[in-house]
Amino acid sequence: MASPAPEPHRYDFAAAEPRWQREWAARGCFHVADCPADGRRKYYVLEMFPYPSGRIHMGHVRNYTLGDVISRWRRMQGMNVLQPMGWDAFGLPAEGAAERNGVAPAQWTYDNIAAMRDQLKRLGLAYDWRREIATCRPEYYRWEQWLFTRLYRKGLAYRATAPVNWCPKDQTVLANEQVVDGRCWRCDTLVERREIPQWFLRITAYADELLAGLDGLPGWPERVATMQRNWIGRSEGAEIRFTVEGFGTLTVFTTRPDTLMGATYLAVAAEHPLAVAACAERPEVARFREECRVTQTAEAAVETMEKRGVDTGRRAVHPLTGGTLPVYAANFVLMGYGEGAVMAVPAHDERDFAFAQRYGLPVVPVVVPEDYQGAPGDLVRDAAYTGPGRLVDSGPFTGLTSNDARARVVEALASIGAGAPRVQLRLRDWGVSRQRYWGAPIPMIYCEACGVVPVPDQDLPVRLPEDVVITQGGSALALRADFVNVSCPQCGTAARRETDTFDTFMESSWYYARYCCHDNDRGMLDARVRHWLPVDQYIGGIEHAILHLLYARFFNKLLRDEGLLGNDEPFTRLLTQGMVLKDGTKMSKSKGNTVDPQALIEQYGADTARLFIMFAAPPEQSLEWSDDAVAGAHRFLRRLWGLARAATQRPRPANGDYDESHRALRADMQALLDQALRDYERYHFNTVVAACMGLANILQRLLDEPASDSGTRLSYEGLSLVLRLLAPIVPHITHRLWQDLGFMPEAIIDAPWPTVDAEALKRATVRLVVQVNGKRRAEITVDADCDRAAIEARALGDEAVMRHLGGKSVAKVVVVPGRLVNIVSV
Ligand code: ANZ
Ligand code: ZN
Repeated sequence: MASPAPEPHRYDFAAAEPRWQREWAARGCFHVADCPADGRRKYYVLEMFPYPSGRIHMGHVRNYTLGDVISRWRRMQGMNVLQPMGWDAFGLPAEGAAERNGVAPAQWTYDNIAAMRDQLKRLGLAYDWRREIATCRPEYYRWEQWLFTRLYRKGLAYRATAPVNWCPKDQTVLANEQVVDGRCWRCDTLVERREIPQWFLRITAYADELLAGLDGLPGWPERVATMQRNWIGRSEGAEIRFTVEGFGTLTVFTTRPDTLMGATYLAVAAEHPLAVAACAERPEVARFREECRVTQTAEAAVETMEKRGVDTGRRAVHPLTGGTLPVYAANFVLMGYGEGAVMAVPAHDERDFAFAQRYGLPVVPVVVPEDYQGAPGDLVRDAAYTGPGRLVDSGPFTGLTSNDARARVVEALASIGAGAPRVQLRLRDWGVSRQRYWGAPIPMIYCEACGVVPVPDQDLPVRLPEDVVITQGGSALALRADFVNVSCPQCGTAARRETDTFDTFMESSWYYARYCCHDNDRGMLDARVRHWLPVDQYIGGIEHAILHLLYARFFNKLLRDEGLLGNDEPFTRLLTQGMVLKDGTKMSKSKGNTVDPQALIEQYGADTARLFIMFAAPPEQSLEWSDDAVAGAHRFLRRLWGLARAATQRPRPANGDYDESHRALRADMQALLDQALRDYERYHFNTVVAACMGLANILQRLLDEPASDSGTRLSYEGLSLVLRLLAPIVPHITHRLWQDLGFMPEAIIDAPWPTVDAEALKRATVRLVVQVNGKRRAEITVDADCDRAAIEARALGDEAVMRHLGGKSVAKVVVVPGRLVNIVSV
């Protein structure tokens, strides 16, 4: 590379950093070849791509620095590293901004991308920018549309009605984030729920594989796997059919068929057909349904809200006893889970218990703990007993364990056609329709004669018109006659396009694969994905632990089953980075406690920002912002600069031996190197930096000594270690110093990763405390492999020890290896 400018005394990061960045770009240093001839191992590092909001924030800086450190480290280890970047460019904020500022969402988005790209570049991230993706480009979403039409033909995409949030005043569908405390964000009107036809992807068909796959992901944090397991929520139980006069069969789902003999009422969701039917004869049921229509039915809300309901007047027949049970409509029963109906067993379920108390319904205990002696009624006087045990008052099942009873009850029901075993998922099929403008158009056409017709391949992409004006509410797309009106691809008569767009999670579900073949305009993916996938290391926020990561795993399986890629899972290792805090709370615009990365870079440079972030906390933990620590990081870089400058004042001696004292220092250096290399493997970059600070201290000592060949030789060695250890973290300053010290013909980004000199490490020294009669009197440094006799001799020969012995004779010497020597005198 070009020879450095005349040496300034201070490191001028503001000039140097952009200069190296330009040089890396000009040389295409990070343009990775798809299949290098040299057989280097591939390594794919990916960070979750940002939404182009306009400015990067500290969370981005942390995420992208982490990925960059890993990618540069793997490269120095000799791997062929792919690290791409792109933009999750569709989404609601663009519409909001457009409405406020009168700019088209497309323009707003492209401007933001340009601004953020510059900001990212200023951080010195080692991206292969040629592969940049913006999901709002037709070259990208075209393939998503193409895939969707295939999934439709396979029955994996389908249309069904589903509830949406509806603002009756604005006459528009609202996204969940536009509903604030049950009201429209714009006009504060109470939001209603409406059923409209929408598109779904059949993710439930992959539920078992998505669950099983979690056991094969040792590189994922256990808590993310657990969150996904809970989200999929596989429950084993039974469906039980009750007969209701004037209605027919009422089916419930239960995980506790063993408690069937303790059921004292049934409860259905307000939306359940039985509740609808009951409105005719009971106005209070209609009133109750009306109340429920405007309240939230999110699961979390259901858990905490007051349990309320109304008797529908209908009566069910217990399939085994023939007894009569009242049927209630209740707000704690979700229409979207199981059958939207439950058999209520207040003695053994908390919600049923609370409801029974409120409405004076009987509580009949049928399970008691194995060793329970008292009356069953006493067990459930104040609360439900939800544990396992032995059955009581349960006719033929009395005396069975609750576990055995589950199977026996289901058998009994099955034999009379009143029940069957059943597996229930909490996971729902993925509703992908959004009644929004700024998204990828769903490639479907509705024809009076032919029905639903997928857009044929040759007509893809269905382009989203970018020149729209966003007016209040609704989707701008539905208002565009030139978009809506088409002729049917099958019969040619006038037809309508679907005007909903895809959920933006669709685009982020497969971008990781597209980076491998971003330029393919003839297919969604190609053979290159088989080289690069799976992603070796994925990095992002824990907030994506469930949806994004589950959808991406699902898409990977869809793509695999289309024959488009070969791997079963998309991400081998997952790192979830902690939050960036300031004053103990998450940095966020709404809290007004943000620090602008741009300002930080201008004041101190990208290297300081990167060093601070990596040093302040291990990646998975939250990171507390500190102005002092930023300044400290900057000082350390200046110190490193000074040390390297000082070394260049002394010509580098030829290779050779080290003096005795330098051998000990060298062993210390090797011990720090050893620690740092291990910490890289564990991603403990904060302690890597600490080890580098230790190395800097040793260098300082060496450079403070009078010059000697041995000392200078060791300072060069130490600098070559510390620069390489720091290169992935602070790539600019290390790049420059590596050149100045004349280490290699090649740049430090391609310097070989250091290894420990095992011999030197073996000769490492240890410090021992020396006590005389139990009191600490001195400290000695000995070789780690030094034997007992030599340690004794060194301790007894120490000046301070001799002084304290004062000529008295020694009774005994106790050596505690690695820690201390105690000398007992008489
Ligand atoms: C009788 C029973 C007795 C129940 C008992 C529990 C304890 P998970 O584990 O989440 O699958 N349930 C079923 N469908 C429901 C719905 N749509 N809305 C609200 N609750 C519903 O829970 C399954 C249990 O949740 C089922 O088992 C049912 O109550 C209730 F001692 O049936 B159980
Ligand atoms: Zn037609």
